[in-house]
Amino acid sequence: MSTLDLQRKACDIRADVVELIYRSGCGHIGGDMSEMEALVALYYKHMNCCPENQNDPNRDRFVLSKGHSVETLYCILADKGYFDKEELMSTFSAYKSRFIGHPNNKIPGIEVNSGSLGHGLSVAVGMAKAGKMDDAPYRVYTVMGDGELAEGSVWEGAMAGGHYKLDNLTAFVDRNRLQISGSTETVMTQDSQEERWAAFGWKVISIHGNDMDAVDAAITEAKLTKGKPTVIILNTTKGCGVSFMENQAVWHHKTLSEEQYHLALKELKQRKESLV
Ligand SMILES: Cc1ncc(C[n+]2csc(CCOP(=O)(O)OP(=O)(O)O)c2C)c(N)n1
Ligand SMILES: [Mg+2]
Repeated sequence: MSTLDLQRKACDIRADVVELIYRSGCGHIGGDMSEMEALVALYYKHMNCCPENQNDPNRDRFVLSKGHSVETLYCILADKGYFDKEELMSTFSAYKSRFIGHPNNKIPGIEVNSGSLGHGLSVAVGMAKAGKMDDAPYRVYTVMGDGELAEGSVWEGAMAGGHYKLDNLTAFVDRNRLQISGSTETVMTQDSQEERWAAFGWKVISIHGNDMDAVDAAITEAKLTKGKPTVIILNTTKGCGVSFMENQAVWHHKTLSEEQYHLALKELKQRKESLV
């Protein structure tokens, strides 16, 4: 897929996320929108994974460590044919639905249960280490939130990833500068991310994380990096793509009114049409 096609796909998936959260009445829409370019670039270009190879031991692995942002992942997996989109749209977060509000590995395409922050990186490190031990060709990707980095277990994973020189592992930090209730910095200082990861033996790439060209190039660079894992710091906007959600902590977890729903879809349509 060309970068332009990936950008168009990101608009479509953003609209699907709006639809899903409007219909179900709940969801973590802010972080869904900020992580969007990374997940779209991975699933539609860089990762070797599709419904047909979901049981292939050599498939690439994805771990959504910031599991609350599952709506983007669900909409992508539905679009790729892992399960029926209408089932997702009509049952998400409903009583007895299999589409619960955080990733669950009973759902086709989802590798790991997550939602309790701070665990995904260590799981991804284990998968990458296993791949090295088996001399397997697969790569492992994980996405963390910047608020999530306050969890100490993240840094054990960082230490192990560097120690084992896991160059088949790429981690992303969704650096949207907001967590559940406000600025990340009010909870735990998050500056010097580049120096922190480098000190643990990681290659660090810091980019504008909602710029598809930059995300695409960074993933390509990570794949070519030998002898160390890569972390891509995605400097993003929480709520990216919907004007009234952007940089507003209140949109961490919130549904839309009917008026907001129509406005969001209108803006996303315009965003797609303005792409050249
Ligand atoms: C261990 C743990 N503690 C608390 C929570 C509740 N929680 C859900 S989302 C969130 C904020 C996460 O912020 P961030 O990682 O920055 O995510 P993003 O901004 O990308 O949505 C918190 C504290 C949780 N899911 N897991
Ligand atoms: Mg955040």
